[in-house]
Amino acid sequence: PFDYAPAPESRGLVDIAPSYGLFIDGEFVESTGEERNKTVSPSTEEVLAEYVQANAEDVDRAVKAARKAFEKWSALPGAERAKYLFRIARIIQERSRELAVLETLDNGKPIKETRDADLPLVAAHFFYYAGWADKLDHAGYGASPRPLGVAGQIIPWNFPLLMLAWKIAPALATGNTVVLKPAETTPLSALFFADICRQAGLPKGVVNIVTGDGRTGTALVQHPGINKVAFTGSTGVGRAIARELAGTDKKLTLELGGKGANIVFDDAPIDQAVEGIVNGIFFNQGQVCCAGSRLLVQESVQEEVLDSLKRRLSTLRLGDPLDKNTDIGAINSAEQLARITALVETGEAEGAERWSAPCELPSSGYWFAPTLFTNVTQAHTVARDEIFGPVLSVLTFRTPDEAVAKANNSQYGLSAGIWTEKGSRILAVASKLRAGVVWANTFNKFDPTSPFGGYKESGFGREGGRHGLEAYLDV
Ligand code: TXE
Repeated sequence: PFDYAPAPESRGLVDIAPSYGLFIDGEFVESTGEERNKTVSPSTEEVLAEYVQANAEDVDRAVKAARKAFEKWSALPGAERAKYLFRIARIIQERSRELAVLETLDNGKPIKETRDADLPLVAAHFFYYAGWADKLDHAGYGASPRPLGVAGQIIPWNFPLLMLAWKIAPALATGNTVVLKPAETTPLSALFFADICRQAGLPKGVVNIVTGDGRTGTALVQHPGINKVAFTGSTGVGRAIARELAGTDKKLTLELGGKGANIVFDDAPIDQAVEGIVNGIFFNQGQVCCAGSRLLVQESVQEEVLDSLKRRLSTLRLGDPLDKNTDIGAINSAEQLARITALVETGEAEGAERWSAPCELPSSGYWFAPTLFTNVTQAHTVARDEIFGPVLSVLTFRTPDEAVAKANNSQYGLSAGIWTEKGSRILAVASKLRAGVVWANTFNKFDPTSPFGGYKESGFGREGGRHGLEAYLDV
């Protein structure tokens, strides 16, 4: 029952076993403890599978397996490690329909997104970092870089498989081994990935997957046998991890929250900008750390942009995430829905004006209609706090300087967008924005060659691109 075995009642494209073990030292194994958890489909609340709440002993076993594997894995020539990464990338491509359905079931996001965004990017990251593995050997990279050892990686639920790829691909390419903990509401794609590692013949112990909640995460962070923690998640937990690691020699990268400004100037092509605004905040129901959750629109075009935006939002189709026409899927969990609801209520109580797209919400599952707030000032909670849901706060500005000042007026600094016909303005504004990524006339575009990460309380360290390698190397 702890192995990856097809369930009797197949869900069409994907066979989810009723129950999963932990993936340690190349095999699915039972926990030493009794505690188990369930993962549900956010769109129906139906139980998808049971999995282990890993305890400190399980984590210890996983770290020991990774330590043992590290010796041989790190000694392999880069070209050999590359072969495994290429193999994993190809298997992901071959199994991408199955993985897209799985991810949509477990996360609640539309199949259109898992099929066209998540899965292609997951494969692309493995291909990209496979290509780096042999370039890291002396001749290619210069001074001899060395892997850190065992990386403890903790990921969130908004892009379960993609966050796994961001973490595992560069770690393996650089010769590290990993123990990864997926989020408690979305453990399945990581467990399927474990099966892919076996299929690819990856040496035992190079990748270990321990499922569970924050307690498992804490055990991993505290384990003396890891050399690095890579975390993506909430700012609060990120801070707690940083405190925990202070005074140890463990390296740390943090990718935390955001409150991205999407800046629309009056010369921008309005239709294109509206599509970008929609993509910026309603992609993945707004559960995106780099979401364009603050719209900064130039006063002179405010009315036109808002009218057009509301018309567009009224046409979005919310519903069954497995339906390929669905634009807006389910919110990932009851907890997240409660957080979004509470922040929206605060917005209303503080006097911002709420507008929600007219759509019928299904009776079971976790849903929130696309929503925007106008009459928002910078003092409003909805202008400052990360909502992590399909909620856009609209602010206005008169001059480019005012736009920059407002965009930068945030504890976060992860992303921003600029919409204008003027190339010179893009350059001038982008250079003043304190954000790890600035998009021009587009939003939420990702590429494995580009480093991603935050300024200020959005965290530190970069993932992706050549910079992403540095987080896993000592030189
Ligand atoms: O995050 P948590 P939650 C933001 C977003 C969201 C809020 C809360 O605003 O509304 O955070 O989400 C593991 N030691 N983001 O509660 O708890 C946890 O099991 C070690 C932004 O889901 O940070 C999961 O695997 N690990 C964000 C991971 O941390 C711990 C993505 C993230 O969960 C732990 C997610 C602990 N003490 C939420 N406690 C982004 N940057 O994209 C929990 N975890």
